[in-house]
Amino acid sequence: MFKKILIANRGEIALRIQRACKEMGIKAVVVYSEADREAKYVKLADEAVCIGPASSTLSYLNMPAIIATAEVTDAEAIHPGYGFLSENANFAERVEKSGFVFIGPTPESIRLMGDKVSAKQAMIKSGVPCVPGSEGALPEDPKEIIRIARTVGYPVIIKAAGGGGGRGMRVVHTEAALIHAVQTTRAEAGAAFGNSQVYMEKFLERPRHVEIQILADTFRNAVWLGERDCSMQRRHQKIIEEAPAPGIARRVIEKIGDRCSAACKKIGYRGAGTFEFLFQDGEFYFIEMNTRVQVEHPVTEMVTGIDIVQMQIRIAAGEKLPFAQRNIQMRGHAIECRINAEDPYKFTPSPGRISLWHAPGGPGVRVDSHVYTNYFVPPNYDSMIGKLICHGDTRDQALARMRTALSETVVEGIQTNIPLHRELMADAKFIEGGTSIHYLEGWLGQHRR
Ligand code: MV4
Repeated sequence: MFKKILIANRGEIALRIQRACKEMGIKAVVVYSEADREAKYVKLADEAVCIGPASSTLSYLNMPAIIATAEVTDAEAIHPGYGFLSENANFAERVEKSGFVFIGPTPESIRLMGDKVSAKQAMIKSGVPCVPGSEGALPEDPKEIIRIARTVGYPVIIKAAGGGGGRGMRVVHTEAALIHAVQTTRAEAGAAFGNSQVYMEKFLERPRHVEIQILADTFRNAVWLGERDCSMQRRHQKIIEEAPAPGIARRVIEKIGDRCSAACKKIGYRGAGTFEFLFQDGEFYFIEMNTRVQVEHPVTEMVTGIDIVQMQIRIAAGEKLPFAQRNIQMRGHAIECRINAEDPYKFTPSPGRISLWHAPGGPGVRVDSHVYTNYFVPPNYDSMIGKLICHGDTRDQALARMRTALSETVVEGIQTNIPLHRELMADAKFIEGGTSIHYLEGWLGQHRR
């Protein structure tokens, strides 16, 4: 096992990774920007090195500074967390070329999944069901594009191969609008991602977003750790996630989960990963794969009892998965509310000093946050300041615990989205379960203030 790991991230996930390191007896080095100098998790680390000013480009995205820090501190491995450099294949490559272990998949896997066209082709070959659409990238010839759209059937969606997470997509309802939409998406994709390849899919009108968590070791063992329903989102920012996904038959989930672990073995995937699906009318359709640990990993940890971050580290150190699929048992239900420093209804960021922070507790309550009373939320980064995760034997119990936890939570000095969470935990349709990806935006329209 490693003796020392460098954490190339900030905020709650830097603290989460640090906790995994300490539990495993591994020393943790954190890199931090000038804006994070005072953060307590920086002081808690075994070593901390300032790598640049507040701007992410000059600090958390600064590859030479991060690798140089690993060199001077004698760290053996680098954990990238989520966001920042976590899905940057060139970074993973530079880390390994410099003699360190990248705690994540190979650069080749990151690259394969980063290109959504090659990702989809790999999934089709591995037997993972995908949204019907173009086989690969769209050709140049407009006549061909029109023919493909007729076969797929309108509405269709044009997506950039280099996009993902909601960037570079356009819905097309009629043949009259098709070619212009393809050209515009191509031009935007070329400018934004340096790759003007686009592909076409049938546009699903009211899907849910359900994803499968997997773990794979370097000995071609792979398991899936159940699903998460992440449909409660606004502008591609998830705010609530839960496991299991309400109202989906276990045999349907098991079939898709087994396809995901089989695909991991087939492509030689290693580490933690997430297969994102749209779920509509009882069917799963693969859209993208994320090659990092995700914000919402705790809901899976709560229902499986498996420490996903520890597993990432063990896999990177060359250990075999300590369990097989039959040993994995899902117990109860978990819900996560992301706490953001923002106006709860206008969603404008609300950075600043937290004059009072009181975290909830009690049975089945987990708080993943790096903040505390007198912490200053810097304006330079994502507005998420923590996550509240509640577990129960049933979904109703998890919900009841979340309502109690939200009622105990106090954040003063800045605005947060806690009032929105309190309302959603009392919403009849959310309580019923199974709302689509469009539910929150519709709800906000109805509850405008
Ligand atoms: C779709 C779709 C409907 N049909 N693909 C958006 C993020 C990216 N991961 C894929 N996305 C979508 N792809 C087809 N064929 C609708 C979305 C989508 C969405 C997906 C997941 C979560 C939230 C979303 C919000 C709007 C659109």
